Amino acid sequence: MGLDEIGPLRERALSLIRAAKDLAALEAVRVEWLGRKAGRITALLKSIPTVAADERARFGQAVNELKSAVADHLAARLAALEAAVPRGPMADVTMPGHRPPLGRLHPITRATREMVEIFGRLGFEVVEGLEVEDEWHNFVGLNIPPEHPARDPLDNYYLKDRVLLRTQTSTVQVRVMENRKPPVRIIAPGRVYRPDTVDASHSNMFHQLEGLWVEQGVTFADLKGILAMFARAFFGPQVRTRFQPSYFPFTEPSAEMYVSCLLCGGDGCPACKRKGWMEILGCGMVDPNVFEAVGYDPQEVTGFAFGMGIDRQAMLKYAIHDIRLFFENDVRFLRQF
Ligand code: 2U9
Repeated sequence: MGLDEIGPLRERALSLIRAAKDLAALEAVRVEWLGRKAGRITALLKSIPTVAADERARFGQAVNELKSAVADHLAARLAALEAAVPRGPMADVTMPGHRPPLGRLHPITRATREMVEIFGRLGFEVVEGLEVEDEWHNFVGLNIPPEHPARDPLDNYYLKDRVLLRTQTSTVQVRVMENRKPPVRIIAPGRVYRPDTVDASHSNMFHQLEGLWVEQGVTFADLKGILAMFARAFFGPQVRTRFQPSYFPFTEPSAEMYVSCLLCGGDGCPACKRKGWMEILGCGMVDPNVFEAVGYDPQEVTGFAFGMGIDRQAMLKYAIHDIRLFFENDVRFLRQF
């Protein structure tokens, strides 16, 4: 190739670069001219040593100038094509971000935590136990005899002989007393299971919070004081409390505690069936037979116990009319708490 051919070559290369319509076409031009293996200018550069000695310097200079010119034009065209690539509208960095949906506590969890907090201030420690229990801890240790209707196999979820889903969290208190000496001042929140027909006020799984205080000299006055304080802390300082005699196999004497109606304040309304009072829990002095079953001396210690449905308290407090709402996982309901 002679010197005089370099000028036309340059024109040809630059016109191809100008004509390249997109990045791919431009890259094809680059490969054709400057490609490391078979580029046309690359071949010229390699041929420099074969040129006659008196021509070599000028030829080399011309080829190198050609190479720089082509490289410069390629770079300029590349920048122009890239600038022209259509991009979306610029992000508006002043716009507020997307807030991720926040979870919240389930109303049962909220009610449980509030109860735990109140009893914590009153000196009660939280204990948890097993949901699968044996008959001894669910019935025998609680002074519930074999012929008691609560032991009917049809009223319990038996998993196998003498093993069942607990029907009350009292099993936890029985286990604590078996393993610790008095004093004992505990609450046991947790799930319990009964094969009830499900309706607006019954679920076959619900939640209980039970409590137990055993020590020398604990009296029914302590029971009344602690439970009245709980009711005012949980439902509000305006509530009044009333105790009415009742019967449970594991307490003697036993009572049910009522609070003045949370809706009408005691005047009587449909929510309290015009009575002015709502029953919220059962309680009593621990039966001596329960103490003997766990190895405590009923001559030495006395104690009181109580039990309440957490679901029921949450329904009263948050004015929820159907227990099934707690377990349907409908976020339209859950979002309200
Ligand atoms: C021990 C001894 C006694 C716990 C008690 C009740 C009364 C009671 C019910 C309320 C509504 C259960 O959720 S509910 O269906 N509970 O009325 N529970 S006294 O008595 C105990 C507990 C443990 C060792």
